[in-house]
Amino acid sequence: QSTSPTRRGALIVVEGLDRAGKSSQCEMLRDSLSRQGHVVKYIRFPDRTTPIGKLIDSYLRGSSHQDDHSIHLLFSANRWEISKSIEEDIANGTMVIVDRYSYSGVVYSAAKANPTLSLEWAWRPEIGLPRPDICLFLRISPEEAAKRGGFGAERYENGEMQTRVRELFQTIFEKQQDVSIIDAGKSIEEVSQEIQGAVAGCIARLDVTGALRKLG
Ligand code: ADP
Ligand code: 2DT
Ligand code: MG
Repeated sequence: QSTSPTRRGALIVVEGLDRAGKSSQCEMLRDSLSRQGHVVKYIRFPDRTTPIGKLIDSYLRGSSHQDDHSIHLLFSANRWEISKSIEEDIANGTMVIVDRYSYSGVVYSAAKANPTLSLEWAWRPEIGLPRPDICLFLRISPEEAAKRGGFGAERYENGEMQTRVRELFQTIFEKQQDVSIIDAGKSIEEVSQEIQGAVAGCIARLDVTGALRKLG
């Protein structure tokens, strides 16, 4: 009697600015992959439920202050503390959808223009984390984002910061492999169709008996 090896799942990351539609699209992707019979998990970073996540939450809400480097490392630690469970889920065949990941991590920190916090510095603690099989970057203009409501009350939700974040996303995704740039200014349904197409392509190309790779 032959036992077929477990087909691993895919690590699917959704990135983009505030109000690009990440969370809406993650939910739609989760539902569409579930309908296709996949076991799916949808997670988001920061994961505000862990002890580290609670520190991050308090910082983002403006209830506490942190040194720029220190908060950067906490965001990274918040990924490391969940990385093992991501690896296990993927190995067991689960499709893991992630709302923000290391790319948000580096661009939001580097956007602060702190002279000792470069993109290169910011990337170092990400090295060795699970590497996404696909990263969907939802690109949106400031004008389109503005149509989706005003800024929220959290730290980083202001025009100056968002402009620098937009530029830095552009900089890092020019060099990054396995990125699908999606025009997030279209209707929710159109964006969803595009994402589903890109993800289907990724799953079809996936070496399902190979291991998840690591960020380098
Ligand atoms: P994010 O998670 O990237 O901040 P959300 O998914 O929370 O974005 O969406 C922000 C707002 O914009 C929500 O009110 C949502 O309903 C709306 N929205 C999302 N995608 C679109 C779209 N393609 N067109 C118009 N409005 C959208
Ligand atoms: P939302 O919960 O609305 O997505 O906002 N951020 C996120 C960082 O600065 N570093 C990170 O590593 C991550 C994952 C982006 C979360 C805010 O936190 C920022 C917006
Ligand atoms: Mg969101």
